[in-house]
Amino acid sequence: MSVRAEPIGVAMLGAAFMGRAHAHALRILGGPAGPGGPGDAAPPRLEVLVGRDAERAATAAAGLGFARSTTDWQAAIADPAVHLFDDVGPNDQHAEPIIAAARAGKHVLCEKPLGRTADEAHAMWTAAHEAGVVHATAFNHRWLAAVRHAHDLIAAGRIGAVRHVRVRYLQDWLADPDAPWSWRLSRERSGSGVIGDLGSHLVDLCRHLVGEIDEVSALTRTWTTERPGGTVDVDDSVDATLTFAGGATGTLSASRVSHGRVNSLTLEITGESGTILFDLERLNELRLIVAGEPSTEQGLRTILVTDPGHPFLRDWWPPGHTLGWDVGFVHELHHVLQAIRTGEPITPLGADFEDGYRAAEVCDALVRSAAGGRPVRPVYRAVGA
Ligand code: SOE
Repeated sequence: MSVRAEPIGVAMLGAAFMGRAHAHALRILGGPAGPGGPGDAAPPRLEVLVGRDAERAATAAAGLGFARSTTDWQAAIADPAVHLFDDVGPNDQHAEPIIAAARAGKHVLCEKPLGRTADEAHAMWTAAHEAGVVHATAFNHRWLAAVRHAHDLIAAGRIGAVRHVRVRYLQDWLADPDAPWSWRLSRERSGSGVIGDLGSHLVDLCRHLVGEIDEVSALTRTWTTERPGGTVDVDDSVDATLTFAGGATGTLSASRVSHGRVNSLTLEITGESGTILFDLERLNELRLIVAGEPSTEQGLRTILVTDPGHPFLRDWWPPGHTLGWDVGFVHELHHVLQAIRTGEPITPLGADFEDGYRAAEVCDALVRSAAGGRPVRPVYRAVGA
């Protein structure tokens, strides 16, 4: 059935933080500002919200703007009004519903990490590939204007061949040992701890901006094993070295126990002739130095990516009017809906399930390296293998 002409019906599993971010993005599309603008194809139709508790799902559906709710994801998948199944639930609720939705011919979008393990992610990729549906992994940071600009500068050779990559994602919401247990702290529910939660973002950005990762060597720690409500059996922090297929070397650090770092994702990419720096806490800016070019006293020129010609600005406001973290989700969801409408590919600017799978292989390698105290080389399998 073509979904080119009619509005795209969306079912969403989950209604917590990422559910709000996705619903917010879906409701902006087709509005007075944003990608495509008012003339864009019909806005998506928020058909059904899937939740575990009927009453809470109904309340969430009303709050997020969905027409109805259900506790039965299989009913949502069987609904002919649903064209896109968007899974924003906990990691242990990704594989089964997504595989079933793809096999039912629904296009699929899944929050990161795609699966709890590379095996789960590979099965999800295979099912979506074999079903011939659009499949996308929600690595939202790819869709921030500054990150897209960094991608374009590196791809254009602005800093030359990349030599060093230093990526870091630090949060503090678990720094208090009395912060309560949640599903993100369980290997059975999550697959890993900070590695899959924040590390997967870093791995995807490394792959997107620099290239494939050949080898990792990691150290992890679980600093607090008992929390109110449960036992923690996953990593609180990871520090790793990376070797890239193109020869670059790098470091990757992630933690959810870093006092004073609320949501600090930083990238520093150095090539043979320059360096690019990005900081999520200053998400409309890039800092750039290119050998031989004028720069500020610190040597790094700050670029405000709301200047003419920078990514996405034309979709929003005049130069200098900065964009928010949520705008990345608007562009991400628009890209998925456009792929469904037009058949345009998700990649290379978006992340599909192969990207989600390859990130999972690297995350598994980080876990294995830390457990074994040795470097590990991810082995990337073909679809269906
Ligand atoms: C918690 O660490 C979390 O919500 C992550 O799961 C998200 O991917 C990140 O964007 C914000 O922090």
